[in-house]
Amino acid sequence: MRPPKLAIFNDLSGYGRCSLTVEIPVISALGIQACPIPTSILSNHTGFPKEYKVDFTEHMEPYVRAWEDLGLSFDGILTGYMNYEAQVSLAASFIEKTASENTVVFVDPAMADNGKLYRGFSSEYATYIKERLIRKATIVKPNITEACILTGFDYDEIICDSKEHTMRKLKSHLMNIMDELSTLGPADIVITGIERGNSIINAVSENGEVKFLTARKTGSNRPGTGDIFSAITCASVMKGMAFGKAVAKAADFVSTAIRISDDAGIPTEEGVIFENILSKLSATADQLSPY
Ligand code: PXL
Repeated sequence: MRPPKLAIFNDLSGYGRCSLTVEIPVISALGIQACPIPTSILSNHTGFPKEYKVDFTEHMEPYVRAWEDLGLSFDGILTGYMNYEAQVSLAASFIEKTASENTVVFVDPAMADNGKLYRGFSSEYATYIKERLIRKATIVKPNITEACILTGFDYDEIICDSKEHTMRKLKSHLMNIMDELSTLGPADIVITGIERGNSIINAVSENGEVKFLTARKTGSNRPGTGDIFSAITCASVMKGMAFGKAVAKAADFVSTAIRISDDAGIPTEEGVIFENILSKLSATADQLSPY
């Protein structure tokens, strides 16, 4: 049986467990062939006091062109952390040229958190992500900050509501945001990381049907967890799992990884220990329907 193929746009950080360094093993464990397109190459992620970084933008176009010349095709395309509009534009035209109506196009906007854009990212970049990539996605996975930026909703008001107002009010805000995102095109949406007390809520819209998945917050926020979440969700959907179930499985794996990392006293900047539990994930690959 031929494993489905997934093209992945993300950076390669050599140390600190994030982006391609965690996505590739997780995707392989789920029985999908991982085909990376690095956006930049770093000695380690930017949560450490220093890093050495090589921007890969100028190589990306000939890299992707070689694949196109070879006539390679992919069953899925996953995009994560990118640096420049030129990279977003390249990913968008790769989708235009290679995706068919059956291709899973999973976009993680990876540009903001905690109410603001990451350092070095502008509101023009956010608009570019929305217009060039979100409109082409079949699945989109913003965190609550990114979801607000993409739809124009007020983050402070929603976060304030999540602390001080009823769950009903919070859910109604999230449903409005998901409605707005779905008008851009994606059939499946998950808004991650909505913290409320000791819980984390993931809001899921699966073909218009909305669910709120609540999990206990298991520990500290660690780099790379969003990448693992995207990789598991995307790979599981490609193997035929329903979107809501794939999200629940990803959330469960990430929360276990955070718990064991906290228990083992792993410094936060080292991300999560996932190596020890990867075999649990690959065991679930057998339960997924064959491609
Ligand atoms: O997924 C997190 C991430 C990805 N890529 C780079 C990062 C980080 C988090 O710090 O620095 C380069």
